[in-house]
Amino acid sequence: MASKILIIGACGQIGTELTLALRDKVGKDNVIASDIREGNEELMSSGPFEIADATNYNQIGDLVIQYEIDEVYLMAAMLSATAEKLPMKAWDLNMGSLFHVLNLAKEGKIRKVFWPSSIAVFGPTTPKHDTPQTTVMEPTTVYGISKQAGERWCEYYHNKFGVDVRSIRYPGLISYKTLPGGGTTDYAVEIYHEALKTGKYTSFLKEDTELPMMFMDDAIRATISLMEAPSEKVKVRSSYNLSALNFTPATLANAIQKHIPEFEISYAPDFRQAIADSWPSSIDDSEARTDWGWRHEFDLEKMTSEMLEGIKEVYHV
Ligand code: AKB
Repeated sequence: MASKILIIGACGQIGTELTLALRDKVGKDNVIASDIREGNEELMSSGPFEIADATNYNQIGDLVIQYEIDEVYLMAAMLSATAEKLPMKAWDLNMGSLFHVLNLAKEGKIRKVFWPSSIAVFGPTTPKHDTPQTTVMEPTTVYGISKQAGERWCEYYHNKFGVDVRSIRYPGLISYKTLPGGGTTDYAVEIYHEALKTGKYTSFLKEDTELPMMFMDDAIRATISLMEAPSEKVKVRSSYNLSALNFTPATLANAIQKHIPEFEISYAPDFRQAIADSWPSSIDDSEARTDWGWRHEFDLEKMTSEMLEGIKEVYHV
């Protein structure tokens, strides 16, 4: 019998595509989407949906019982740029929701948990290039602090209570189905939309700010493949480094100009520059590659073609 899956935060950038991919894989009635608000038409028409607040233990617990849930993907989070503006709210959401789900697993009510971490767990004292899996971690953002604490709690619940929790340190994620919100890497999505809509874009990061990034299809494949890996292969129970591409705003603009030669980019760095400067520019993900066979498929060219085609369909241009 297929596992029953609950996705919390199903209407966000990752949640939307994860829900659709899992419904394709295990059947629409086996994947319950939930969020504090309704999502886009494609998501809402694709299977069961429940309004639920990730910070409310009873609401999440009731859904777990009602639908006899085996696995939870906890995708609700406040991202780096918004979290700097609302530090306590970010801490409550990012940590509170994680404790609810870890405790439900500890109580034996769910069998497996996926929780997203981020490259934001690293900080200015971390080696910037090919950042290793295990290294100095002194995050200087509210979001990074919450993700690093969350990683420690995941590992603790695994070691102490045997909770089967799995996690990935996502880089910046690029997608066209749902917009990201409140992140520092969001420029790399906005740029494609603006290139098609107006032919120009002002980047809030400097031209030479290199960050690790990934196309959403790769991120979804990685997430499902980590969750499907036999438990003994999942050796890291804090969170896995995961890597695909690294680029700067200038490199990305060049890739877009190959399709839209008249596209123009300018730069007006804001408070997000300091956040980006504290993060790695490339990640060593050899443990994910060895432990559960991770391979990325999308390079910058392939991703750029897919993004431009995908957005054209959305805008009907
Ligand atoms: C953000 O920019 O906050 C996120 C992330 C890297 O976790 N995209």
